Amino acid sequence: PPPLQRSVGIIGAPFSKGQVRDGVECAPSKLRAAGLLDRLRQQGCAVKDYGNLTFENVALDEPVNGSKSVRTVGSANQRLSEAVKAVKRDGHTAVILGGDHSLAIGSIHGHTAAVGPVSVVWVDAHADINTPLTSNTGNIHGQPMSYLLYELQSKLPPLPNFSWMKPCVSSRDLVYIGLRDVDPAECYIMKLLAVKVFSMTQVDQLGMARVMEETCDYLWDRTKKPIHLSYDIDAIDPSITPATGTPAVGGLTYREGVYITEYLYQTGLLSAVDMVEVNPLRGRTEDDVRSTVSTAVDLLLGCFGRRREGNHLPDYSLPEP
Ligand code: B3U
Ligand code: MN
Repeated sequence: PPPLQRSVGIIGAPFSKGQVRDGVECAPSKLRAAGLLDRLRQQGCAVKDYGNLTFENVALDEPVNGSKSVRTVGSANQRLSEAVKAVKRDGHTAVILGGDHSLAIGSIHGHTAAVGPVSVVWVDAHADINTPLTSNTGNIHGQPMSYLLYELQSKLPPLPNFSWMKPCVSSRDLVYIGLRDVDPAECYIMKLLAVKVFSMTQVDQLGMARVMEETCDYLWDRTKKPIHLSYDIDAIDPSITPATGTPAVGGLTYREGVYITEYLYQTGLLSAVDMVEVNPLRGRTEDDVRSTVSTAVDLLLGCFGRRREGNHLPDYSLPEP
């Protein structure tokens, strides 16, 4: 088996302007406060915390083609791209704590800038593949995949503060898992590009074990590339992770969600992970927030070797009487 990556570089990306609800910028500190770093270290990882990025609020950021905060989102993602590139050049698996899902633009861009082509596993209730011209909401967190794909470049209008970014993902290297709230234009785009999709219907049909086998078979058809896992917490059923901006009923169970991370860890190819859309202001109760944050932490621990049958450090030995 390949050597398993155990060195983690964490970037906080407290960014919320890809959507309109306050609170998602609080998630990086909540995930740290829930013990993420200590628990990664306890399971044998070397962890370097690069801290939280700061982002400029661009003044007079009027909508462009209906899309909101384009300049602010563009400049934030340029910073994030540079930060992710640096973490990869330092040799870590990058963990990006969002923040809303628009940050996948900078995250995946920076990842590919450092390591070359990647496979993207996008776990989400939504496809986030609207172009600025198909979006009904104008929220850029519903658009990042369209910015990243080579195949959609001719469909994108020029956007202020996005000239730094070049498309860097082939539609052949993208797999969706967990979809259940997809706009008509997004559905059309995914068919047009023949994107591999395991919607909740396929999860029901096949079970998550088969979904993960088929995901990797598909991605490895040509060569094994580093994997970028972009995990939106709203992929999980809102009965478990209610503290998120756009919850959608009928989601992944906790067990299905964790299985994805365990399976991808075992490939030895996980190279960057986004954890996005945790919004500590959206739960109705303290328990809602606790459950959402602790599930997000468990998903990240699963990405770095936590096993449900238990773990021990390699140098553990039994105490002698
Ligand atoms: N497809 C809708 C809704 C949405 C996308 N991503 C989230 N919600 N989290 C949109 O705004 O593009
Ligand atoms: Mn998303």
